[in-house]
Amino acid sequence: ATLSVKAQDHKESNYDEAKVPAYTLPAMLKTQSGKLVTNKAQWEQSRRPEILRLFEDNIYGQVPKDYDSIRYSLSNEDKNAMNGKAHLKEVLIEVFRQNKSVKINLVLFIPNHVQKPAPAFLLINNRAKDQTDPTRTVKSDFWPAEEGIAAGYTMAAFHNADLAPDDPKLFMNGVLQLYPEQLAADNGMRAIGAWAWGASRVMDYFQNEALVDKDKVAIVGQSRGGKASLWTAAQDQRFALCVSNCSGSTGAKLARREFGERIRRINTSFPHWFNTNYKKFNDKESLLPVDQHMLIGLVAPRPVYATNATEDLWADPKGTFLALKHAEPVYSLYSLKTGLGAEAPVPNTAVIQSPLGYHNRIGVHNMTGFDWANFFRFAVYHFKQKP
Ligand code: GTR
Repeated sequence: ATLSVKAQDHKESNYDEAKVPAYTLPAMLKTQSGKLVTNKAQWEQSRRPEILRLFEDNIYGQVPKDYDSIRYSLSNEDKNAMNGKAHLKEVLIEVFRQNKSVKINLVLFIPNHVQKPAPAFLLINNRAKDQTDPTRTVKSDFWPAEEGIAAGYTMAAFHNADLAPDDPKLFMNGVLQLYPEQLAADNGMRAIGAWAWGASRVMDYFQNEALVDKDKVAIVGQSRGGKASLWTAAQDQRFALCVSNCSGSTGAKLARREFGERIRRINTSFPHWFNTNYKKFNDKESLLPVDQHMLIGLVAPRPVYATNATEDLWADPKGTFLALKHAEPVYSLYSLKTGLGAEAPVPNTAVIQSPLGYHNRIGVHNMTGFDWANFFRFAVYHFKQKP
């Protein structure tokens, strides 16, 4: 039988631990000019901005912060949604720059039974639009809004296509119309950057939403959305917690292990996700001035929860756990000790009481009720809520 491109590629990818090359990760706590970073002031003032710039220039592109105006309008509201358990708001967020605009449709369920403002989970939805159905005709495990409400969280979501359609020929038909100079630049924003930019505009809205606790907003994404959730939390420090579910290559897994999906592959299948400079590292992982443990380090001291699935070797569970481990030195600068052991926990066991959390779910590449139940536990612990 003929293998599809994807299947053929999986076949050619390395899944053999013995074939992982010897590698040296770029040092987290040493500046490019060779100075050792030994405290959080040095980290925040010199090394953190340097690493952020390296990720912008070489991978995700810049994230423009300027726009002319932003407008919020309520397009639908139901104070007794979910049989009276939740307050539904559908908010249209419109952002203007140089006579162009982009529209973000935010779905927001706020729990009625808890004190307001309520902590929130914001999902970057990279699946079909109906996965976050405001009418609840479609209920999906990918976004278990009823369970979130029962656990006391605001469940918020927007669709990535509002910012950049997930298509190499169409991705520029969104935020990038507001920033054509980004499209022209080798270190400019592309689709994943555009999705993260959208999450930040939702965060702008939360600054004015009295029912949502803007200081307790978790950003969540799965796979390509999980790459975007990490990039969101790395460069927008208003997000209090980050969940990166099965994010794999150029998400939470180390590139230098060259295990599962590699840089050449992701740049070929999805040329619109990362900037032009990233293509220089096709087959040349060892030349990158960063690796993905440093992206997690940028989120510190805020908590990060990463997941994998046992049958999703393409996303390299071991390489994901190791990226978390190698981010620990930054948390140490804040006197935070993580609860990660030397080895990944056994499948279906979660590390929760730790600034760096992790589980490897038994199953395939997906985001499920099991994953979410652990995100809620992780947030209860870090937001110090009464369960
Ligand atoms: C895969 C891709 C991964 C991941 C995934 C997804 O095909 O190779 O990097 O992003 O798609 O988003 O589900």
